[in-house]
Amino acid sequence: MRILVVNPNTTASMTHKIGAAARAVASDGTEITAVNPDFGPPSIEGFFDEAFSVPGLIDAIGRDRVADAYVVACFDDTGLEAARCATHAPVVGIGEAAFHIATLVAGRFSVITTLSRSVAAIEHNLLRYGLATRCARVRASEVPVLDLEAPGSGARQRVSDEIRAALREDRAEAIVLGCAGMADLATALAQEHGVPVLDGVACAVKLAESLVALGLKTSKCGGYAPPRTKSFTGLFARFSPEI
Ligand code: 5HY
Repeated sequence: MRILVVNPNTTASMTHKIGAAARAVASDGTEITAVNPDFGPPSIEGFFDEAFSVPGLIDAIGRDRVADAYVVACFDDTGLEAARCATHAPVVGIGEAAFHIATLVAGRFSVITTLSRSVAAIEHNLLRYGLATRCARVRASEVPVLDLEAPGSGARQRVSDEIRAALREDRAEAIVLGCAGMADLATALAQEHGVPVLDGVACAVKLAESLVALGLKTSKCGGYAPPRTKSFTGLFARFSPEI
């Protein structure tokens, strides 16, 4: 099977890191293709950036219609529902995947994300997924997304410090890393803190593989039905849904 992993921001170094994390857990026979759009925000930090990253995500899926499954590699699960309308194949968001898997290994978990402005979107998703009662707290490490790409930024230490606070104050039993750019930190932080530390990219790849192995597709008889044919105007004319 082949899984297309889409980083909805435009930062190629982060896409490279995400691809490596996906390949590290992919089963034999699973081919991972990691891409990012060439237009949109370089990092997604909050609702405004999210809105402008969705067309790039949809464009990336439209350019690769033969993947067996898709992974949306932004922790806010940016454009996840729109993506599910754009394909019959399963689409898994790294946030949703990590939340579900965390509930299988811990009674309660905390999320450590980047900036405070990203917290609300993640809390909204937890409510939407019906998992808010299992999440003790969504914490911000106040590390900008692109600092995760900068060696020497101290990002890892600030994430680790926030994990320590979550274990002490939230009585968290597991930690979910709240940014795709943290994918390379999970193993070392789990060893350092002695609790499960989940990377959403890895979780999403394993769930996507399971959905394909079960022969499951995205349901088209309701909210994820294909968009109706219509002509979009202006900037988005090329996104007009065709038959
Ligand atoms: C992410 N932003 O996973 C989110 C994390 C965040 O560009 N990739 C991003 O801070 O919302």
